[in-house]
Amino acid sequence: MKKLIVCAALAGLAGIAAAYHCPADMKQIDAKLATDPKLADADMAKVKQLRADGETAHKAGKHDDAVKLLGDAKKLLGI
Ligand SMILES: [Cu+2]
Repeated sequence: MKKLIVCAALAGLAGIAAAYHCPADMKQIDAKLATDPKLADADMAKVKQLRADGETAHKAGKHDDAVKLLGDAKKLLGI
């Protein structure tokens, strides 16, 4: 029983951590974009799309999706 409560608490914490993860990721992406990174047009368009989709998912409370989308954008940017 105790284990179950600990698991639930950890899951809750992970959810909260993810909720703060997205804005941090978006900040990193925006900071990198502000440096005018050398990317192919197609990749740049992809990054901007992923960044926008990530923010939408974050606002919808889908932080897992947002972290994944923003993570893909960061990968393209080489962060
Ligand atoms: Cu989020």
